[in-house]
Amino acid sequence: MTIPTSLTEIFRQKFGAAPAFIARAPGRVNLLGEHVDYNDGFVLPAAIDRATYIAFSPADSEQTLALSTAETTLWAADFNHQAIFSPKTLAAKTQPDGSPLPEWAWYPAGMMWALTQAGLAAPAMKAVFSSDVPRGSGLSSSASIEMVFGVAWQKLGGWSIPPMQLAQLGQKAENKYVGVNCGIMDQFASACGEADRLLYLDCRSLTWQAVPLPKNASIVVADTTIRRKLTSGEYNNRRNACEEAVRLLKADLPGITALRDVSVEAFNRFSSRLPVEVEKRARHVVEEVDRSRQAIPLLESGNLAQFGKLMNDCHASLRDLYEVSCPELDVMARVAQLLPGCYGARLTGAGFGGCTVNLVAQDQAEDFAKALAAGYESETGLHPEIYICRASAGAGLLE
Ligand code: NG1
Repeated sequence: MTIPTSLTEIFRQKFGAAPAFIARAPGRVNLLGEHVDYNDGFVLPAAIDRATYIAFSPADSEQTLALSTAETTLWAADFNHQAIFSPKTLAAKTQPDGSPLPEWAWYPAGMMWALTQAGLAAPAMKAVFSSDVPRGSGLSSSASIEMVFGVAWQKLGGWSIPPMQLAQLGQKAENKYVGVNCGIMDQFASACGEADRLLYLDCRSLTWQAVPLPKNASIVVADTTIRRKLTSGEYNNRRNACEEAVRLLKADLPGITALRDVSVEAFNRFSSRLPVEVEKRARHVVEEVDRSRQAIPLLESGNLAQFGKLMNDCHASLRDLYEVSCPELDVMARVAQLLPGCYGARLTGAGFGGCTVNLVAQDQAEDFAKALAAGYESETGLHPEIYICRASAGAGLLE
């Protein structure tokens, strides 16, 4: 049964009628430009064919009379768990009975909070949602939840804003409500995705272009099955190190406002000013921005060998300099890089567990996936999930 069909059934059981609407928002994979979105760099994600779905209707009319107390009732089908919140209980992250809001509900509640702050109506709703984006796997399950609720409230609130603006509000929810100081990449990819296209985003100007995925290449996602936990502290530490590097480099490079402004050559000249750990973190970012600047010409000229080499270099840098890999991700990338047809393989997303992204010759992708699963399993004893992934459209209502 598809997720929308099963959500419709669950909605009927819980709320006694069919949902008025169903919306979908995809997860994403990122090919190049990792941990650079919060350094004003360039990223190259694609929305994927895994998504979060929500079946929803406006809350019952008697409830909606008092706006600040009108209750949104959510059922998380993946957890068999309910949460209730209203504008009045948002700030305290509690439910109307005073109990704490479960953490999974922080993402929708954060979205309501960010929309309300922006003066956009987020009327009370009843909803059931579910996702086939694996959680904590670097495929942006959190952004897909934020974007699917953004689309739902856009429908119920009767307003309309450009997808990029919805993405920015999702980022605000994650930064200020959930407490992860993430960049714009995930929400952007989920909101603005296009079928069979990669998205090249300048995270400073927020201008972007859709780039066709080369015809002879497939994106293969390989899930180590290792889930990252409690990593928001590590993530925020990396971001702080980047900000510290900018502050210290300003002594020699007064014009810079982010690591994106520092060339590899200038960095090499002045990096001795930085404490060892800060230097490693900043070097990853400066070199990764340099790699991601090369992406479009390489894709346009079909130079997948060189593009893949940049992906491999990115993995080594995330492992050795940014230190966000883990042994299982290293095995998955190393095994892949040696297989026939593989242009490049690296961890995708924040790291600390989750998935690798592989760029593979299309006619070898099936064999690649099988050999990678076997190689990973024989080294780790873990049974990975590996799938050939299609770039998909961004968040929206389903007909
Ligand atoms: P994932 O792996 O989806 O958590 C995180 C950040 C992104 C970006 C990447 C690293 C969140 C929600 N998103 O992605 O903004 O910085 O890491 O490139 O934390």
